[in-house]
Parts: sequence; structure tokens; C-alpha cells
Amino acid sequence: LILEGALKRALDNGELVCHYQPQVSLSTGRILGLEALVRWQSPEMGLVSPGRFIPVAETSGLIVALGAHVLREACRQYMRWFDQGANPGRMAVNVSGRQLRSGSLVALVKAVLEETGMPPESLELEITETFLVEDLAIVPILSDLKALGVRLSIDDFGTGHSSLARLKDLPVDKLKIDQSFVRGLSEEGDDQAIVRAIVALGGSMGLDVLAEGVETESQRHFLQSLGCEVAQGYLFSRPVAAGDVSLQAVFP
Ligand code: G
Ligand code: G
Ligand code: MN
Ligand code: NA
Repeated sequence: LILEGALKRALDNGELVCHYQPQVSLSTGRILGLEALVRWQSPEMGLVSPGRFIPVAETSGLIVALGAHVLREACRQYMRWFDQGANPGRMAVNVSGRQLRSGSLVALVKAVLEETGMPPESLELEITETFLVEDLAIVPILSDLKALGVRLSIDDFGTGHSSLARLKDLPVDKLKIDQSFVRGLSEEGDDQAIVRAIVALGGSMGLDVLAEGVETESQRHFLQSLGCEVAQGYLFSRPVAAGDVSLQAVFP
């Protein structure tokens, strides 16, 4: 059980670190971007997965400070690579529903872009589909974020029951196909049909489509055959510490 007080101290002590997972072009093998995924490097517990503490952060409200820390650290790290002459493509950062509704997200993103020098078009904010359908009031916030020049993507797409009418009204740039659909791709069946439909939907709405959770060559080949351009998953790389990230193409 993770307690709010312990998490707050971890944040204050700099124990929350970002790992990074590449997003790969399926046609060229090149790294198009990285997703920042927070981990708790605890002196007592070792590396703690966000699945265990993000829910605590959400209910306690600590997610707002935690999210600000992750955004700042991811942009700083992006600029470190950039300044070394490496090209990390885009940096994707997860934003929770509570952060979106906090009223301070737009000002935070603006401030972090200014203080780090991060090019706005290289920053992508990932918002889980469930939050996007829950609350109509967030559309103006999304528009304000777009006005800063950043990109928006819908995370876990396919699990949040957004209607096509709703999707049409959201100022987003990318759909991230939830990994639950990618898992079943190797066998004929519903998952193949769902992934095919999402790729077609993205194509016809002018949205990029990324497949999450790609673990096998057969999943990769199926996605390629469908015309899905970008993928992310253990097949290419697990999320790793900044020092262990390779920005080289994963296949020639
Ligand atoms: O990295 P991992 O697969 O263990 O992440 C588990 C969950 O935690 C995922 O749903 C992921 O989106 C979420 N997560 C990881 N990092 C962050 C973050 O910085 N902010 C938010 N809000 N969620 C995150
Ligand atoms: O909710 P979100 O999509 O942000 O979370 C991504 C989560 O998926 C992270 O916890 C990350 O560690 C995990 N992940 C990334 N690639 C793979 C994969 O290929 N297989 C599995 N099982 N999990 C993955
Ligand atoms: Mn994500
Ligand atoms: Na996801």
C-alpha cells in the first residue's frame, strides 16, 4: 500500500524519475519520438511502477505536482539530447484527467516551453480516451493547448467509447491504439478488425495512428500490412532510463 505522504516525500526528494520508450516508424525503423513514463526509484522498495502510485496521486491531488515535475523533466531531457546533436523527434508526456481540469495546465505547459526552450511542435500530450469523453468542458482547454503549438494524442484509444461525433470535435493529432487490441493481432478475429478500423478512421480524419504494446514480429507485420505507420512496444524497446535510450533506427 502506497501512502500519499510517502509519495509526496518521494516527489520532494527527487525519487520520481522518467523512463523513456521509443515510438518507431514501421516503414523506416527510425525513432520518431519518445514517451516519458514516470517511475519511483525508492531507496526502500526499488523501482516502483506507476500503476501502483498514479492512482494514489490522482485521488490525493498530488498528480498536479507530479505531472508538472514529469513534464519539466521530460522537456529538459529532450533539450539535453537536442543540444548534444541527437534528434529525439517528439517527446510524449501523459496528462491525467485531473491535471487537465486543474485549471493550471495551459499556464504550466507555456511556462515549461519557455524555460526549457522546447519546440512546442515537438511536445505531444497524451490524454486517455476515457477522460476525453467524460467531460465536454475540457474542449476549450484542449484548444488553448493547441494554440501553444503542442500536439495532442488520445491514449488507450478504443477503450473509452468515444463517439465519432465527439472525435470530430476534438482538436487532436494522433490516436494511440490501446495495447489490448494489439495483443490479439496474431490471430484472425475481432482485434484485427478493430485495429484495421482504427487505422482507416485515423487516415480518413487526417490523424496519425500509433499502435501500442507491440511485442512480436507477427504483430509488427500485421500492423505494417494495414498501413499503420508508427508503433511502440517491447519488440523495439522497453521504457528505459535516459542514459540507456538509443536513438538509432531499430531496423534498417
Ligand atoms: O509505464 P507503465 O506501463 O508501468 O505505466 C502504467 C500507467 O501509468 C500507464 O497507464 C501510464 O499511462 C501511466 N503513467 C506513466 N507515467 C505517467 C505520468 O507521468 N503521468 C500520468 N498521469 N500517468 C502516467
Ligand atoms: O497508459 P499508457 O499507454 O500511457 O501506458 C503505457 C504502458 O504500457 C506503460 O506502463 C508501458 O510500460 C507499457 N508498455 C509499453 N510497451 C509495452 C509492451 O510492449 N507490452 C506491454 N505489456 N506493456 C507495454
Ligand atoms: Mn501513454
Ligand atoms: Na495506453
